[in-house]
Amino acid sequence: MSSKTPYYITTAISYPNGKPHIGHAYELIATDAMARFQRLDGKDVFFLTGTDEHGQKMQQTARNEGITPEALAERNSNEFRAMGKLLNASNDDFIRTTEPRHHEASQEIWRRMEANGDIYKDSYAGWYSVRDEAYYAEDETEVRADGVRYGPQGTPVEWVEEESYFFKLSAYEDKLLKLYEDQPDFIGPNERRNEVISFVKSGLKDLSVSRTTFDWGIKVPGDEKHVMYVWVDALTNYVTATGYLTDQNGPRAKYWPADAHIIGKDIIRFHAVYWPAFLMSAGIPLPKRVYAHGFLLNKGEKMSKSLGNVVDPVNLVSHFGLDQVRFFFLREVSFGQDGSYSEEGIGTRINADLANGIGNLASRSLSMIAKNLEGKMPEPGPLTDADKAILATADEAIAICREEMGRQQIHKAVGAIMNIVNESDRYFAAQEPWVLRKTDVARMATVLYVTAEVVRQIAILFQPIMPDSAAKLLDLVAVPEEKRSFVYLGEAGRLAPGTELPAPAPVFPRYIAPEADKA
Ligand code: ME8
Repeated sequence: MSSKTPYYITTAISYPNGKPHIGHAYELIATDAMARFQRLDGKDVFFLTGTDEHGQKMQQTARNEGITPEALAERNSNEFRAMGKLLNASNDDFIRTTEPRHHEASQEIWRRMEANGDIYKDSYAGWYSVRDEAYYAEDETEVRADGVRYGPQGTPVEWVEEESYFFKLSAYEDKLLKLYEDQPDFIGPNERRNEVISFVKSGLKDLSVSRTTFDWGIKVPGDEKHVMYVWVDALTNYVTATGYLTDQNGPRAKYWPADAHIIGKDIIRFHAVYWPAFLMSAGIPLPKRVYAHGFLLNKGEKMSKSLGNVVDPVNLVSHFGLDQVRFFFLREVSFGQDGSYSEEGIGTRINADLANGIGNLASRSLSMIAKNLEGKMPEPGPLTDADKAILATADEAIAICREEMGRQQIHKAVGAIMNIVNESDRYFAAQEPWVLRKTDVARMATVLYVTAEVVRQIAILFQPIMPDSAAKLLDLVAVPEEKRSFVYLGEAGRLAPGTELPAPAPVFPRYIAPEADKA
């Protein structure tokens, strides 16, 4: 058995009613960076993603396409899986809610909520948004100029009236408010926390948790006319994958409760209100944190099929390169806020931070070692204050990164790494090793040693953000595979003098926009 501390992190599970878009890619990349960070930091990580395949939206889309919901789910779930491969996502499992293990777990959680006296039969009459798979109170909806009634997320709602089971959500109002107070970190960022608290304070009504007017879902135990409301089953996926509900002694039960659910801001209510209430009712421990990221906007505009600005992640990656796209999103967007992207913005970042930043620093220092020091890591001489200062900046960065990644402030962790790059650039320019080559070769060797050592640390820290490019950089400074985790940061893993380095090769090419290319 591993003595490492378990760490369980999840993305939302996506609706496979269409192909994945850039918002899905963004969430997966960010969560992957957090999972990789914790692994490199010595945790026993379980990282889950997957697809949310039931519900009215899936059934309607399938009907419109003239295929079965099973076929629609199968086709698009495969697209989501393929996107994960393309993005180099390191998820340990991919869950589909149509799998038998998930039907079993969902029925089990239902039975426990029922046994706790929280489920009763009545009839529902109210507004429902199929696109959001959400019930809305009348005062949350409005009729717009087009005569259509819309919900708070701008999607059309329809009137639903049917026999339904209800969950006694109203009984959890005080318990939820106490949870938010006792565990201030349960919801992040703060804007979302405040939003959730005021929603709960405004009063909770019991929640309709089953449907009878369609059958694409998980059957309610003991009443097969009903299928569970899709969000009851969807949220349960996080527990399903650990086996916690059905096999307490299984190898993954140790991962529950989850350390972090990473989701978009549009689904905070489900994760921070309904989900903890279901879990409390079923007597299951609560996740430690729910963190909602913002929305990606294309040049400041919401992506939509009608605006024709929906970006396919496959195209973006083939145009800019995977690690370039990963870096851009994680550096440019404050995680938790909305973020805007454009081709120009991505190109500018690639050139400023990657090509002219870390790429240039590595290639200038390593090519001087290749040319002047027979391609071997030199023996450093006595260290000056400037040498010590830049090494200290590199050695101290992990503490900052750990703190920021622990709060899902990915952009700040990336900023701390970029700060080492920028300071190293200034150090290198000030030391002028190309002048020392003619005046003081021993001192030149020390400057090159220090720079290469800092490049090593930058590369180790960049692994969660740009796994392939960081590995190439680590190859260039001859760091063996087994010495790439965070315990080797700082003194513990200093480059060994005398180590033979491979021939330097560029890792971050400049981005040249297609138009400029032609000119
Ligand atoms: O909501 N920018 O699925 P989904 C950033 N099945 N993130 C975005 C985005 C954008 N433009 N558009 C969507 C669902 N997302 C449910 C979840 S979890 C038990 C069930 C995010 O396919 C969105 O916020 O509509 C969500 O976190 C994820 O993508 C999947 O969205």
